[in-house]
Amino acid sequence: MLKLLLASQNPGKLREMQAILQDLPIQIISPVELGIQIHVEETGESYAENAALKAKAYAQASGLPTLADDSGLEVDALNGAPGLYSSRYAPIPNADDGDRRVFLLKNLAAHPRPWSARFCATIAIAQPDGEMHYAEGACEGEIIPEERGTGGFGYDPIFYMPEKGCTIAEMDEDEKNRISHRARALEKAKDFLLVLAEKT
Ligand code: ITT
Repeated sequence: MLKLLLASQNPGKLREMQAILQDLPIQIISPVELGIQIHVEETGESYAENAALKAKAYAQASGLPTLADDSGLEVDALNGAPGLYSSRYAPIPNADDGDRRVFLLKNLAAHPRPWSARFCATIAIAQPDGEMHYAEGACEGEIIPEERGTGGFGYDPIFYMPEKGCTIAEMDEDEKNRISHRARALEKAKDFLLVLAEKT
């Protein structure tokens, strides 16, 4: 059975990735289970570069094939910000997800609505021999000025999907895991993972 490490320290992401991959004949492992705690500096200039940095660092630390996700929220009125910097977006120390949502809404306040936006994710899978595989996914919607719902994480309470009539934080986890940027990227990576599992 293929053991696959998920290289993330974000509990929301880990939960989602574990759920999305649960039907594969693969043993999904989190860094905590291996006692691995490493900090990877996200110095890349794209989601793919950052995902690769994370996947390679954890693959090296564990000796296991490793899957990492780098993702972000791109808001058109802010020329694609916060984008790559989504997890670091708020000019205060120890900011949390709520602080980042408040900062985003403050920056958007002067712009006319609707505030179109998309979540983007790139998955990188690193094998211990250094071989890499990538997959991307995106999810379109708009930012709304008040928080709705308590599910998900990050910017989900202010990310509204008109065709669903709700924010991502108002969806149940199964629904988010069918339509999210992360789900779409992982869906594209599934065939590759199945081949990898067969080889093991
Ligand atoms: P790891 O690097 O340890 O995986 P991270 O949270 O630092 O965790 P990223 O660098 O990829 O991960 O930052 C992604 C940020 O984008 C995340 O912290 C959220 O602020 C935002 N984001 C990504 N996916 C999201 C989602 O599904 N819902 C809401 N916000 C999301």
